[in-house]
Amino acid sequence: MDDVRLLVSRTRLTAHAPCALTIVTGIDGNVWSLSGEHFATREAYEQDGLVGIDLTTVELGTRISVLEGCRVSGAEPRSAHVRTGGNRILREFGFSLVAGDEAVVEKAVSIHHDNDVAQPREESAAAAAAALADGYDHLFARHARRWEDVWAASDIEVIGDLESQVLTRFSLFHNIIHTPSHARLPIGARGLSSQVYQGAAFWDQEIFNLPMLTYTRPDLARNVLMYRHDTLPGACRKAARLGYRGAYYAWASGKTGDELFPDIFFTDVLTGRAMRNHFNCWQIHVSPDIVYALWRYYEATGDWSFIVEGGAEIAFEVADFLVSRAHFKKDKNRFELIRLLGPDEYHENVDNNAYTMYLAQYALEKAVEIHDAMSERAPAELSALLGRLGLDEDDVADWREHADLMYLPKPDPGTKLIEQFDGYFSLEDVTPDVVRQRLIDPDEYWGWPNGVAVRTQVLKQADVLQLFALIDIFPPEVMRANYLYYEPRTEHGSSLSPSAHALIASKAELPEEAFRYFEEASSIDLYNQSKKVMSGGSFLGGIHTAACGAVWFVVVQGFAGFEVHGDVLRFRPALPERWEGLRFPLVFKSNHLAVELRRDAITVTAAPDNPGAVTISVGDNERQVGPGESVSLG
Ligand code: IFM
Repeated sequence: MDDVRLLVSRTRLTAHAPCALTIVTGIDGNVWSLSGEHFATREAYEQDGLVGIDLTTVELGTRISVLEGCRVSGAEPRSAHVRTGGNRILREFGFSLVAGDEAVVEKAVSIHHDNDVAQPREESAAAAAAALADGYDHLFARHARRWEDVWAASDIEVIGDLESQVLTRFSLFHNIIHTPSHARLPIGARGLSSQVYQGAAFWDQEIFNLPMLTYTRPDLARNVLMYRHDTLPGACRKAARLGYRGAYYAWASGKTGDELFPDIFFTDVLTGRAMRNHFNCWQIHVSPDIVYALWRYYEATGDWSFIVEGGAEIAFEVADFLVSRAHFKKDKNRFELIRLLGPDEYHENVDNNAYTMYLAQYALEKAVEIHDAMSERAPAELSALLGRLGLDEDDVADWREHADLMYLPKPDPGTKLIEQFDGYFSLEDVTPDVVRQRLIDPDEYWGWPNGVAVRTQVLKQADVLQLFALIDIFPPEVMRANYLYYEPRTEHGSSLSPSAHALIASKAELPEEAFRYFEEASSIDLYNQSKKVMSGGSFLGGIHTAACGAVWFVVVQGFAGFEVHGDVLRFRPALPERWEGLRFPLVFKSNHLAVELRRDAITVTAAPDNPGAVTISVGDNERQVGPGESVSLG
């Protein structure tokens, strides 16, 4: 954990009877990705007692060097040699052991590539040799100390329910390990657990993984957002290719930000024919989602340098994209967004998807807000940025106008329901169980162009609930009415779905539902019972990192009811019945806080070296917590 380029292991083998033992260890260069061979070249070698392989990737020609050092202790090996072949380099140690003998093998493997260093082989060799000299115990102690710091910053203690505790920590653990801590890189939708989705960033990272990082390890959240800044050119290329201005972020974004997602992903399992899905060209909500996350980060940290170094540019490019994507309806005096695909991927080519409309409006508003703040605080940087992007005050006026006149589907005054997209309520009103019975093959894709859900109200995930999870302007009765409407119509074909249900059920005062969906969201990978790994002929397995990240906001924003309102941290607790309490840390504008929530009170303790006081509110009570102070509110 304290050096992600180093892998270390120690294996002990104890003989219970006389035996001959051969230990084979080394590096296997046979790596495949879903698109075939991962490496174009491989060169195996021995160097100063280490074994190594130099590799070059097929697509980008990245040079990678992996070197392994090995130390054997305990019983003396009777033979030791190195062999190569079949893209591997292996060492073999032969032992003749008698009962009670112990053979111990320590390995230190180092990996470097030329994205990071000019001489990967030299760097890896030096690092593996140094690690071997340090020894396993020393390295393990360093690793463990680092983990202690990470857990101190990130843990959630669930008091009184061991199963919930395990589910929560399992999820936090995966959100931690799949977040790159050493570089500005994406959080893969399956992390490093599977090659599905190619390690690429989706909207998952901003909406599901980042909330935890923003309030626990904001430096990592900043890295992830700066990755979006680094990849702006790719997003602008995508917008231009599709005939728009500004930045249209990829549905699947890799190193360059260009769209990685293919036109053809699913197969019609009945005919074997390829199906065109439009995730890569109609799912425009990814761009405003990124602005949403960057604004939440700024709100939580006050990190103005981030706005100037990258946040403003992202927000301006996204606003420019949205303006070029919107249509003005003269008769209705409003801007609309048509031909969309919302998070509910079963309904492609829809107009005015509620989630997308609200997020687009939010992003436009924030672009204007950032512009106005910069014109006060950083006028020179603002005019340089606008000049570089080819924008001027007329464009800013356009953003303002679009934000003011963007069509926002409102709750119906009678039913309080928000229609997910134009015409949704006129679709066939059936439940997922009914629709499931219409499948001819269990692996059929439910969505576009002709799947069983397309002409029905059955959803993959509920966009209106997802909207409530982000934009907190809707009263509990509206959330409740929509929850009760959309939940029975949702199939949860996405691992992202249960978390929004848990959060909104909690806010809508439906505690049993909230807990049921908390358990579902947090156990998707641990119990391996709920998610299919095949959809429309494609393998989709691996750790669902977004579902893991989301468990943080289900617990902290749902059950503890944590919300940020300006400079006030508000809690509206709704603890599950079987929980006695919760403990978790938060960081807000560089102030470190420990929160303890019990049934009758919340105690917030501020770290002694905090830079200032923080305002906490629970119900009608509001108190300030200064550095080193502890405050309890009933
Ligand atoms: O981004 C998600 C999408 O919303 C649903 N299918 C899987 C993607 C990656 O997790």
